[in-house]
Amino acid sequence: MGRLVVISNRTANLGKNTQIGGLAVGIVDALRKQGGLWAGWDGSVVDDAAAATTKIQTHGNVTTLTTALTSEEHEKYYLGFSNRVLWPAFHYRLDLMDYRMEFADSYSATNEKFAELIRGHLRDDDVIWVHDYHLIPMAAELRKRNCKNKIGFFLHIPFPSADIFSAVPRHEWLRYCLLQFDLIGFQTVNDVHNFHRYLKEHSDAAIISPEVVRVNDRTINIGHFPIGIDVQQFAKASARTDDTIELERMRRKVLQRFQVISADRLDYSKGLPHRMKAFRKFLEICPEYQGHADYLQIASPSREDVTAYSDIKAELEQLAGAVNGRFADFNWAPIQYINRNIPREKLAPLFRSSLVGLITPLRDGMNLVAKEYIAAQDDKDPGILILSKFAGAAEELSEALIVNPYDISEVAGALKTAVAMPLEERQLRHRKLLKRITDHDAQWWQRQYLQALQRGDQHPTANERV
Ligand code: GDG
Repeated sequence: MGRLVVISNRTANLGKNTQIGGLAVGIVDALRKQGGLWAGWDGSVVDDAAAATTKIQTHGNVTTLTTALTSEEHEKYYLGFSNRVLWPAFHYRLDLMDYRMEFADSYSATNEKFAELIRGHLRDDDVIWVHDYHLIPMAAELRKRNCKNKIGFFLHIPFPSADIFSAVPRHEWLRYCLLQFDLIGFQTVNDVHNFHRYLKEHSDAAIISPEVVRVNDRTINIGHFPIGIDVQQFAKASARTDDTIELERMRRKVLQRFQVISADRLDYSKGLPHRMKAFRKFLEICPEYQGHADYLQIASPSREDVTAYSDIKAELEQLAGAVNGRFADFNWAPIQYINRNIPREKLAPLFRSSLVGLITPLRDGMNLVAKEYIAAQDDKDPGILILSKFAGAAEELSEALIVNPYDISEVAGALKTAVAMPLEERQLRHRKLLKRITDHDAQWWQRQYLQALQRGDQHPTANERV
């Protein structure tokens, strides 16, 4: 078996003592098993191309190959086409799409630059796995450079409905690029349906079966591979608590208070203002919980150079202030809003000590926090997950309280149900949820995907047009 080559926008730090979290868990696991190369942006921005150096670092059997972006690429490829066009559109926010021709040109050119760099490091028997919306043109660029390897793509964010995708500038070109991969992996069945429907309405591709599409003489495999977490690692971290968290937990117990928790990147797709409004509604309809319910919202800073992100930050600060101003007493404030990145080892015990995990994105590819919240629970006295029906995770986690995140009253009602739920029902739901995330963990995800990629019977031809 050849090496695994992973190409993603960012790579993780593989140095000793680094805690790997989120989506990197499955990728690192696969790379270490098979040995390989991980290529991507090193996170730095330089004034011009001449200042961008390529870094090659080896950690055991895994090598990382990284380079900088120029300030123009950062502005137009990364903040521009990736995060001001594709991200909002794929999350159904066409109103936030900020399209300029130069964004798409830079997106295409930056993918070309990465492909050129990586091509020189590829071997004939490498299997290549490309991640996410920043790199849709990667296979097309590598094919142009006569790369005949198996190349798979995994989309971490939702694939939107056909109408929405067809509103994305240059969607025909993006479709052509997608169909240069051998395997296109999505998070959910719903994403696969959306992609099929788009192909049916907007292309001549022949849909042979739910898993196979033919275009000219190419066969492209399609599948859904819900991403998972390292359940054991997270469970272990959640049981390791520190003095401050423990003290706070005991204080809450004495005061008969419970905690509702949410942790997200501060992103408009996560539905944070709707969530704060739902919590406010809950305090209105259940006044008996005023003074007894703490809502902890951790919102780690994200993409602050994009206006839509600074707008939502301001809205949240205003909303948290207004709710606290209205309900707080001398010894209690309902919302604790932390706009900072919290270390991972703190996050897990906080999940464990919270009676409710309130995870209500307006749209999400999967949502790992939902799975982390389940993994962190004490099975003798587990908390309850309230989950948006628009998170990919809702396809798997049906024993959560599933809600429409836009319906403030419904979410407030779910909070009421959650805090009153008898222990036996919480335990029953938790057992089923824990089994599901354990069966479908990060290792399962990468194995399923890579087996499907290696199985595919594909003979790519460069430069075909769809
Ligand atoms: C994309 C897709 C898909 C959050 N706050 C802190 C912190 N986090 C960690 C969580 C979790 C990760 O960040 C967030 O993962 P999500 O899945 O919730 O969301 P995205 O970042 O939008 O990820 C998503 C994912 O890719 C994987 O395919 O599920 O749908 O949008 O691990 O715990 N971690 C730390 N401090 C924080 O304050 N340390």
